[in-house]
Amino acid sequence: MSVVHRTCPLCEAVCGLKITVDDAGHVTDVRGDREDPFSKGYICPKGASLGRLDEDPDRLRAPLVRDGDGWREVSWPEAFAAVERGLAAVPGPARAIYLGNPSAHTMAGALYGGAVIRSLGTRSVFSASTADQMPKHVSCGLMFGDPLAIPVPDLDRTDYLLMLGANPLESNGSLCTAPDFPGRLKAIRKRGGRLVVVDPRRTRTADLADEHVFVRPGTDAYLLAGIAHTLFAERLVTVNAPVNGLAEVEGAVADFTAEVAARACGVPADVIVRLARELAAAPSAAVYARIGTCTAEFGTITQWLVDVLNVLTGNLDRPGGAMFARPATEGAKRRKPYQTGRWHSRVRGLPEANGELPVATLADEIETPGEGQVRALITIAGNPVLSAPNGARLDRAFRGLEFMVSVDPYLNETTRHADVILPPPRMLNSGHFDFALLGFAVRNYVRYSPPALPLDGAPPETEILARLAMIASGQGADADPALLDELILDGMLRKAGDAAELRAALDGSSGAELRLDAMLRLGPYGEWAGGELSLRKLRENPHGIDLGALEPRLPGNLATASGRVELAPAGIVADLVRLRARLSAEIPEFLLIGRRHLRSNNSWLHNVGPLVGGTNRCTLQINPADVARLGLGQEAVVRSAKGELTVPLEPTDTIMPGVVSLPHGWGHAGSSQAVAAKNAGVNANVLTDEDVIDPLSGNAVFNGVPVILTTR
Ligand SMILES: Nc1nc2c(c(=O)[nH]1)N[C@H]1C(S)=C(S)[C@@H](COP(=O)(O)OP(=O)(O)OC[C@H]3O[C@@H](n4cnc5c(=O)[nH]c(N)nc54)[C@H](O)[C@@H]3O)O[C@H]1N2
Ligand SMILES: Nc1nc2c(c(=O)[nH]1)N[C@H]1C(S)=C(S)[C@@H](COP(=O)(O)OP(=O)(O)OC[C@H]3O[C@@H](n4cnc5c(=O)[nH]c(N)nc54)[C@H](O)[C@@H]3O)O[C@H]1N2
Ligand code: SF4
Ligand SMILES: [Mo]
Repeated sequence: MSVVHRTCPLCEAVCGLKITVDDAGHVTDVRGDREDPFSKGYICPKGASLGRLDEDPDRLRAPLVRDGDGWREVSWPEAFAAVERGLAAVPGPARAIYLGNPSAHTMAGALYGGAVIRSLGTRSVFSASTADQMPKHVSCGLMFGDPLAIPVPDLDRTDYLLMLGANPLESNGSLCTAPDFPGRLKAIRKRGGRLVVVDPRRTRTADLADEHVFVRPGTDAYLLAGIAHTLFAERLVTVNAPVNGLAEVEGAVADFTAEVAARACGVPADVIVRLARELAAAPSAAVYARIGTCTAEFGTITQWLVDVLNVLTGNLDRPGGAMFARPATEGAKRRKPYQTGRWHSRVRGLPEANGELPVATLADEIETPGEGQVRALITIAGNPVLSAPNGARLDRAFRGLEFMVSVDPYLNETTRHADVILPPPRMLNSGHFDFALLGFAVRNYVRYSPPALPLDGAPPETEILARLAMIASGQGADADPALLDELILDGMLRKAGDAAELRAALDGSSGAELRLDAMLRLGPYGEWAGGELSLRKLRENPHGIDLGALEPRLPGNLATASGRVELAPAGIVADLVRLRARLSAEIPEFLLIGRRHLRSNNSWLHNVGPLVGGTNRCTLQINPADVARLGLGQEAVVRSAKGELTVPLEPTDTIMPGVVSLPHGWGHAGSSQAVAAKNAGVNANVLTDEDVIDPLSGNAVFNGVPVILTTR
């Protein structure tokens, strides 16, 4: 028996876990790590099931190569050779890549994802980001000059939190890394603060709040514009941050009076006015909005208005307001001003954002002939057949590819189209460091989890991706992945001093660890920057290190050309024309939205028996008044512009009339996951529409999808 302490890799809350492993490598117990200074012993049902998931008998143990209609297990060298042959036949511009959500959690994704992208020689780069948070990157890129400079609500000190389109009691939080999010929310009320939740459903988070406000799906931008308008009209604006464009913002929201906003979003005008006054009067306050407001047609406008309100109420960058974390591996600021649309997608002419094209146009790029047509695809940690808008079309499009390789532990709805599947080893065989998530933490904190179990011959995912990069760049399947690490290290260390001398000082038992050590030492708390952090220091502190409460970071954290916050980016202000035009549009009979369940995780946790069933089922939530009005029974046929599904109904008065909610990640088919196959559910993304996007970010729209319901 041994006890290992490591970070849970399953969601953004980064909880510390205490895991007991027997001599055969079986997990016998998982609990919260009480000595972790950030999570303090908190754990959720998913974390507690980590052992079951990690030891899932349906995980692939060896690479698979397509063999006629079936699959053949092959050795790793054979698998890489097959990838080399497949990619060699397709020139760079005809290759595409899709990176899924777990690649934002793994060290492999963070350290080698970029190298794979660059080595492919293509602009057909897609990821789950354009089905998620791209609007936030774009608004922060334009306002603060850096798409990763995303302010987070200072949960532990705020006096007032206005939360829209987030349900951290189920999701454990997103773009706001906060283990025990529920406890932190309860603490706001305990210290006399106020929590207001805006959501078309009365969620568990809303139940915990002082106030829940129903909003019509897809219309948060009106609500926030109405609040901004009221702040100006009632002279409640106090700006502490260095900003440009205050007068332009005042002009831009001049016509969004509380009454105009109320008609569009369904929140009464007097509530809009009161929320503005409360935000302005609170000693400190933060506005925080997440997936319900990002995956919507006015996603970027909404994310912009969130931070506009934080600025207008004097709460940006001050304790208790919306603040910027300072992660331990933060590098130097980018110097070029942020812009989107540096190139456009081939078929629909959609603008690039953060170097990516919208996943909503991936099927177009595969199906449409011509120069640059996508003929080969790499997917890493993604399941776009279940997660992308109109996934059913992608399911068909993938069949037309000449070559596809997937890095994934499962044979599933997406990877079944691959020619080669490369499975990463178990989580406990992998090192873990949250390069991305610690940049959005509500306290500055750092923790490294070395691999807990030795590898039994299979390569770690870091090496799988390094090899893919080297194959794609023409160096061949036998090239030594260490060469890639040394090249990257050299580039990093050269900027810092005598590269050879610095390289000799680095510590680590893999290329990934060496690179982490370099980033830590060069980072803001690093040994080479006057601080103490290094990989050794993290190894000596297996429960993690608290780096203190968030501190004001302006103007230093800005990367705009002006050195000030650009409160009124021209592109966003111009997009308000679209918001105004929609004021007079008819409201569809039903609007479809999504939801998440505590014991689920997008598409890939439905194979852990104890987590499935009960409240974790694929049902369509609907208001009982709508059931009665339409005379519906146990199930209904739901139709959208793109598809139709027959779904079991879950009548509940927690959802607004005229709104229905279906979770995504279900609709299991052709997967190696036996438990999931028995609880298959339906694919919500049969109904979502890839032709409707947020134009500034290219983000998919999952909330506010017009549908009709019938009995048959
Ligand atoms: N309708 C609707 N659709 C949505 C959403 C919604 O709210 N509504 N939400 C969207 C959001 S926010 C997101 S992030 C996307 C997610 O979209 P995706 O990332 O495409 O989908 P996931 O279901 O997260 O799939 C993750 C895949 O990674 C694999 N995997 C798990 N662990 C590892 C690992 O360590 N390494 C590798 N290589 N693979 C691993 C899993 O087996 C699975 O195949 O879905 C989006 N789709
Ligand atoms: N248990 C669990 N945890 C997860 C995941 C999971 O699948 N399961 N997925 C992870 C991922 S990839 C992400 S991105 C995060 C997301 O984390 P959250 O952003 O907290 O996501 P949800 O729990 O889906 O909550 C979104 C809420 O938005 C509401 N909503 C829908 N449409 C609108 C709208 O138009 N306006 C407003 N104001 N609200 C709306 C929905 O009713 C829902 O309550 O969760 C992560 N954590
Ligand atoms: S809240 Fe997230 S990080 Fe914490 S135990 Fe649960 S799944 Fe893991
Ligand atoms: Mo996500």
